[in-house]
Amino acid sequence: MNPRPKLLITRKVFPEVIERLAPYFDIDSNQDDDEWPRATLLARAADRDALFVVASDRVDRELLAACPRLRIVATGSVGYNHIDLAACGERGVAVSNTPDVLTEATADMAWALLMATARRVCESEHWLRAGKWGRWAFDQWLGADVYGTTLGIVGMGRIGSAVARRARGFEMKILYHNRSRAPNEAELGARRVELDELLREADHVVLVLPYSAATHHAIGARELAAMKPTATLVNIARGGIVDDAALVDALRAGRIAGAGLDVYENEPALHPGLLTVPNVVLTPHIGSATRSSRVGMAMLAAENLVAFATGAALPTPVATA
Ligand code: 8YV
Repeated sequence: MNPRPKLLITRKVFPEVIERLAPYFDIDSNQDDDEWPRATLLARAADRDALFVVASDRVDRELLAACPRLRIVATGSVGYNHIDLAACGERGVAVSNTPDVLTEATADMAWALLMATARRVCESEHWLRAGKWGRWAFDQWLGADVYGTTLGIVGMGRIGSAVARRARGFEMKILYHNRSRAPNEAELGARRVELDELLREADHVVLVLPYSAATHHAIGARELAAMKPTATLVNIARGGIVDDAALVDALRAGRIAGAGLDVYENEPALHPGLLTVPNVVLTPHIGSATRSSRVGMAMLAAENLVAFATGAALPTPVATA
C-alpha cells in the first residue's frame, strides 16, 4: 500500500477539519498557532506533498523550489494573490481556494464598515467612552446619509454582487466598475461605469476587487481627489489596492469624509497615520470572521485536499495555467 501523502497545515484550524483530513494524510500542523519565521515554513514544508496555507503564507518560487514533492496547495481564503500561480502551473502543483462559503459574511462586513463609517459610530463611541458627552446638540456627530444615496462598488464578483443585493433594501442607486459586465446587473439594478465616473458620483465606495500587480494602488491620491468630499471609502478586499499613505493624507485634509478598512498594505502592521486620523474605522481583517464562514473555509480547503488524496476532481480549483 502506498504511504499516505504528507500534509502540512500552517495554522491552527478547527478540530473537525483535522478529523476530516486525518484518514488521508500524514499530518504535520501548527495547532499551537505559533508565528513561524519564513525559514520554519520552508523547512516544515520541504518533504510535503500537500500544503494547507492561509493568505499570509507566501507561496512563491523559493517555496516551491524548497518543496520538490509538492503537488497541491489549498489556501483557506478566497483570495490567492499570495500564490504564484504561474510557478505552480510550471511545476504541476494544483491550487485551490475557498469561494462562496464566505461571500455573505464578507458582504455583511462591508455593510458594517459602510454604516459605521458613514454614521461615525466608532468615532462617537470613543468620545462617549472618554467621558466627553456632556449634553445633546442638534449638530452633534452629523454623519452621511446612506438610505437613498449612490453606492459605487469596485469589483463586481460574488462578494460585490452580495453587497449590491443588500443595497437594494436601502433603495440606493448602484454603480459598479468591473472588467466585464456583471451578468446579474439588471437584477441588481446596477449600472457599469468607468472608475472615474464611479468615484465622482458615489456617496459610498466599496472596494471588492482582487489584488494583483494591475490593481496595486488602484485607489491613490488621484482617485481619492476625484471622490466627493462627503464620500466614504470601504476596503474589504486586500491591502495594497489602496495607497494607505495617500488615504491618510486625504482623510487628514478632509478630501473624503471617512474610510472603513479591514485590510492594509503591510498588515498586520498599519500605516502609523491611520491610528491618528479620527475619521477612519479600522478592523483587523475580519471580513470572513463568523464561525460558519471560517469553518466553511477551512472545511472547503480540507475537501480539496481529500479530493487530491483520493484522486477526485478538486471542488474549487484555481486555474494554474
Ligand atoms: C481570510 C480573506 O480570512 O478569503 C480571503 O481572501 O481575505 C479572508 O477571508 C484570510 O485571507 C485568511 O486566509
